[in-house]
Amino acid sequence: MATKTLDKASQFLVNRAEEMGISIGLDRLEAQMPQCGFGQLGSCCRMCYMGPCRIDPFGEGATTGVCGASVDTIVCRNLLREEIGGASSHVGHARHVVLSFKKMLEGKASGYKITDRDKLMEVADGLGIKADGKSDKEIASEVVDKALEDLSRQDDEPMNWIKLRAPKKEIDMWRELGILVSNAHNEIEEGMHRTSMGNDADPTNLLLACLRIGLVDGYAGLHMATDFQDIMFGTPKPRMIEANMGVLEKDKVNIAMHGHNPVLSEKILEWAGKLENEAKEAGAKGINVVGVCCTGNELTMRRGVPMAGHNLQSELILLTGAVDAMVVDMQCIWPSTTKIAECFDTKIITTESFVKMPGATHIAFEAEHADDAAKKVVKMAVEAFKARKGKEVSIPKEKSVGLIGFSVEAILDVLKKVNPSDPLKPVIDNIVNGNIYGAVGFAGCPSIKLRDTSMTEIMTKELLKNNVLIVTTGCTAHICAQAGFMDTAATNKYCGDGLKSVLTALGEAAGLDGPLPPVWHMGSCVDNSRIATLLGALANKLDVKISQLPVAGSAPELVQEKAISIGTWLLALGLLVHIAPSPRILGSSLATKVLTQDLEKLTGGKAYVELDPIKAAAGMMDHIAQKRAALGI
Ligand code: BF8
Ligand code: SF4
Repeated sequence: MATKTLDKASQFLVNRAEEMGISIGLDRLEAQMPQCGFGQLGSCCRMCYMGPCRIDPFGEGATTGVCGASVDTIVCRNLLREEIGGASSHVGHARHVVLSFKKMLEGKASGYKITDRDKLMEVADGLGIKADGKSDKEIASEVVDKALEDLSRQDDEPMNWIKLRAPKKEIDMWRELGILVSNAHNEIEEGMHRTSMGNDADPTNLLLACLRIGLVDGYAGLHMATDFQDIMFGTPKPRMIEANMGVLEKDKVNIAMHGHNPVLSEKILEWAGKLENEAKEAGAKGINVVGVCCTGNELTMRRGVPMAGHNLQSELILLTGAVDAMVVDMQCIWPSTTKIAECFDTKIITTESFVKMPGATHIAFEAEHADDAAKKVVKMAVEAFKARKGKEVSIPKEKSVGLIGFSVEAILDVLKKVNPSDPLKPVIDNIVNGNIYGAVGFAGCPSIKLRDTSMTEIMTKELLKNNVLIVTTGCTAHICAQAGFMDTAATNKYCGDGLKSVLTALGEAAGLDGPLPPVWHMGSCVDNSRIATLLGALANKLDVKISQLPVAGSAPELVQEKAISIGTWLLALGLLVHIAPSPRILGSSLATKVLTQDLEKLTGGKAYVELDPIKAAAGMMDHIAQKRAALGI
């Protein structure tokens, strides 16, 4: 049984799993040990049936695959395929949102609307769409066409979303490097083609292709998804929320929304409100929608829905016995959930045709019939509650509070209260005087291999102490919220004096009683776009490249291919990207050297692998110090 010790709420449910004899991820991890060393180094190849081939990095055994592929070729091909997996997820997500929006404009999906007209106009203007006399719907429809062009054009014109969202200096740099991409689908196809047996064997060329896919991920995935989601559902604003599994309520119908796409979760939330009376008739005190993983982030950022748990808690939360339905759409959904749900009255409901699981109930969710499907899902949860009513549940008591909702627009609103005509000036002044020594973006997942080391929490505390402001997204945001870092009280508890004074002044300007929190929740994983927008605005203002800013990124607990594609995008943008554990590149000394050293000369970015949280924070501080020195501050 599981031997790692986790946070209190998780541990409580790990213990319950043990009592009940239910297998969870930690047990399955133990059963996998020792994991394959070749796999971890990235040095095994399964691209054809003469293999699988594997290369021992210590020089024992074969030095090439049957076809003659070197270990560098094998590692770089594998890395590119991982990245394509990640970018496909983000582009697929963005495409789904764009197509739902298009159906709405065509009158085929009446349940949706344009919620943030200002954002629509900002995006349209940035895309060069003239408003003159056109209706909002006409403008929106041209915006959709521009988005679909990024998935279909066959010339070499750079993507519309790159031109819309990337800073000019970075675009020029990518043009020079020959990595400006045009069509996301073409790039994904070419990347798969390139890595199939008998094509690209040049490791450097393969790594350049990695940068291309990074741009696909950043612009046709992350930025595009964020923009359309904000237009459809609203741009997040600051609000107080609760986090951790203690947000479940025994006497309510608990619906856990898990996955990524607000096109589904927003509808379920709406219908949970409309069907509250049915829940009451069933003997419940109401309906409690809570969020898991990135859907949790989407719902909390726009609607203040409680953040119930991160990815590693997605199966633990079911062990409470209090979840009546877990509704999922796409990505990061563990097949184990149905097995655990079977032990309770919990329904696992899948909604996408390409995401089905044995043991789950499938309710197809399409924008055209969104209301019907959402109604059905909520009614199913109410029925499940009836079966559960009166039975014992084990809800951990832990829950924390946080101030969240830091979209770029929300941040600028606060800054405008300090300096209405030049909102970024106060930030820049405080960076220059050292009150804000630098900033670090934490993104990504909770790793089952590292969670018990409190990697994210220790790094955060270390950086805050040194006046480094933290912004975060994805499941890392759940970890930070649960640790109390989004509580305004955390500022006095954890920050150095400089950062404390800035956050206090901003909090006062925002009309709060106290400071802003020291860790800013900027959204889901696709909302890493928001972090890039903020960096781009700061770099533009200073007339420097993003790579010159005293900032860094970190995926402190690497799990998903999506983190690889986001990380590569950040490398292309010129950031230091800390990662733990190491991506599967160590089998190739060439790939390791290029990504951790040589790339810096090309884009300014470099990967930095460090598993010790204190050392990792120190390494990032060093990097920030160098950037400050180079700027002469
Ligand atoms: O896209 S942080 S476990 S939920 S991959 Fe998944 Fe990782 Fe969570 Fe969101 Ni992001
Ligand atoms: Fe082996 Fe080459 Fe086939 Fe890969 S492509 S499995 S290295 S023979």
